[in-house]
Amino acid sequence: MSVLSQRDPEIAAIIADERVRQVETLEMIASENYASAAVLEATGSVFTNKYAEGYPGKRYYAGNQHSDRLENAAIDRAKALFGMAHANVQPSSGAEANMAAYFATIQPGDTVMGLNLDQGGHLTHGSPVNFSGRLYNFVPYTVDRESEALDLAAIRRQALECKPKLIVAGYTAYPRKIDFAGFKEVAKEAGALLMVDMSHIAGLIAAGEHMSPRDYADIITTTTHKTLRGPRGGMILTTEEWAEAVDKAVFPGTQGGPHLHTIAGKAVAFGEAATPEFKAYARKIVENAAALADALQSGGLRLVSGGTDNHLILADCNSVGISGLKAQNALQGAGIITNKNTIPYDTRSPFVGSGLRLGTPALTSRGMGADEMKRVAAWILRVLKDPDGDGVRETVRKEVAEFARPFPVPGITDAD
Ligand code: DSN
Repeated sequence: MSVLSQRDPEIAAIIADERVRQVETLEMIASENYASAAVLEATGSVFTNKYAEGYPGKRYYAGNQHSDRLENAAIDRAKALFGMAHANVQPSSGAEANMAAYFATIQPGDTVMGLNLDQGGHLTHGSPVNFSGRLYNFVPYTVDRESEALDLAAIRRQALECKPKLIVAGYTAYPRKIDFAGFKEVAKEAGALLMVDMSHIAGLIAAGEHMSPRDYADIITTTTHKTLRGPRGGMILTTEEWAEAVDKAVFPGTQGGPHLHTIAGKAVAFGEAATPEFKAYARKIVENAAALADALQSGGLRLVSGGTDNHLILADCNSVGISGLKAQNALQGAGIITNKNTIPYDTRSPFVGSGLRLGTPALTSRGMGADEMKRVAAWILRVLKDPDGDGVRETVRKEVAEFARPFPVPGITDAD
């Protein structure tokens, strides 16, 4: 019996239930993943007890000799993994990384371009209900209405017109490759800095499965828990030029004490992401997404932009006559966990949405491949085409649980 279950059976039971849920369902939220047992162990370590305001060698509290070693290891690994001159591993989340990135590079009221939230952007890329949209003059760009892909020529025209100080590239629901080199050209011509938020595709970039923003971005932000498979948290990578401003913007600008236990998990994850096994894993994520996309399309589901180049798919649920919300809820009842999303030029509200976002990082972490993706697609199609069908969800849920259980969940079952 664990210490927790003896001392606090209520919370222990909730955690146990969550373990079962994670094992028995198919986790297809594109931004979620399973951290390895080593990452979980580091994140749950005694570093949770320590305060360390400041940076290695310059802390505001005593007793940080091991914190310094830890943070330096995380910084060195991050710099090596992504080939950038400077890394700040302290942001507690992607939103905080983005806030610090803005604080370091622009002033309130400055013009910034970012992709519209309802076309695949992020809250912190200028949504009016977020600090970003309230503090800065965000001018949203869009995807092309026909291709549903980014149109750099249109973005260039817009940038030359509105003259932003900063252009943000990198998205939460965009299934295609991003041309960071092209964005850099646009930014240069418009006299803007280029910020890349690579949260969704950081693991793919680390593994060479997507163009790296390394040679093009002035500042790169990311979360560490998506395709990168680390603990929940954020990070900023920069050229030397922005190093000092970014460090100041993180601490004391926007955060207090860094979460050293999470930094421990980040360091472990960066180490894992530098291995040949991770490279193979990232390739498999992309192959699985392509296999899933093919099977869903063959079954009559329309995919935004006609497919995927990365780890995620955005399905247009109008093609099966239901909303994204209805699709998400029906699939949840069948043990398939996804999230509703708007699609470009959606006519439904963001809370209902016409889209369904699906990702393969977590299933790939369980060792599933293209054959499994075909089975998963068949279940998804069955549920979406008959979301209220008598017993459909219950039947699929049982089949899914039986199918999923033998695929080990890193950090929960024996596999890693
Ligand atoms: N919530 C994340 C996602 O799902 O993409 C973005 O912050």
